[in-house]
Amino acid sequence: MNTAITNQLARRLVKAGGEAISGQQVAEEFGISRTAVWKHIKELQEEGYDIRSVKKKGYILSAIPDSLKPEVVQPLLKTTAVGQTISYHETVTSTQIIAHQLAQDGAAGGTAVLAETQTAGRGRLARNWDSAAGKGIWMSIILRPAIIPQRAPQFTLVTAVAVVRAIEEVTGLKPEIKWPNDILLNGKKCTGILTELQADMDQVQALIIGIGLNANQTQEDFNPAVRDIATSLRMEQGKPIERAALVQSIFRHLEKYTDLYIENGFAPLKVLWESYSVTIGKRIRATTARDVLEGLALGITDDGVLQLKTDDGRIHTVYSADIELATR
Ligand code: BT5
Repeated sequence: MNTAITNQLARRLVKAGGEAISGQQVAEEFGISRTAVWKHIKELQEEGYDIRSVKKKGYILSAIPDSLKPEVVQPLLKTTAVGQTISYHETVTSTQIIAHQLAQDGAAGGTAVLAETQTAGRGRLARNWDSAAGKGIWMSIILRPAIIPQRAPQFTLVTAVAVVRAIEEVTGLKPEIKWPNDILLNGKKCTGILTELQADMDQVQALIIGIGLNANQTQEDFNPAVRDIATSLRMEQGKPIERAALVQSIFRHLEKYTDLYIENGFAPLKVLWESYSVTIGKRIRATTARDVLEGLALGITDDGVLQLKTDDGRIHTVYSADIELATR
């Protein structure tokens, strides 16, 4: 069976959005027999596509499998760059590693790497990222904005806003952002963002934006080490979500906010980011690579850096840290 044709047929059915497509027409278009079309349909049904055959009308798709394959994600994608090229894998060490390689080989801005599971998914400072098979969105997106390396951390915040907007759109849930890179639901982490870069001294070559989003896990699907601090969209809304729809929405929002950033700078995104923040205005404890600071989170600067006022009145600039809300 020619899988390229099966994939093309899947794209046609998804794009038809529930309307019938005629077997005869597809046969002519693809240059194959009607029997061959039917065999490809059977193949898709086995993969989990719910396809009915209606006399005199043709084939109707009523449900897609829960998959992040390009032929499921791309047909209804409303972007011009983000997600237009997808590198899809069942298992990888880390989507970040693959995306770094692709970026080095010249992949276009907007290229995305998606995997069903990661054996060495990573967070900041080489921490482990728990990536249950088929349950989450584990992806890395290559962006190529013309910015200086110092501006790269802003893209963690731009991405956080895009992901929050996408979660709102698809689920109706109300996520919050904990500076710099956590998205929370009811105080538990549902998404982590990891921004890495390839750069010269004065110019970013590529940003590799990693997004780890817990979609359909139940509590038992998490490693015991994170079970008490993590949550998934499914756990919060009480029903599974269609991961492909969420990926499409993230792509669309990330493209929209990246374009906004390029046109108007960080200022409008900062305002949006602040509206979702749980950190700003709170007393927090920030653990940085060097020390632990406790005080009031005043806000973020135009560079996306956190400003923290300690009790002695000094204002500290925090570039990266783990944040806890302090009780006092
Ligand atoms: C992050 O780091 O939150 C960034 C995570 C980025 C993961 C994505 S997945 C696709 C792409 N490919 C990769 O290899 N990585 C990116 P950090 O702030 O350092 O948080 C890491 C900490 O979060 C861990 O030490 C755990 O405590 C916790 N954690 C690990 N897995 C989790 C999960 N699935 N859900 C919630 N928390 C988790």
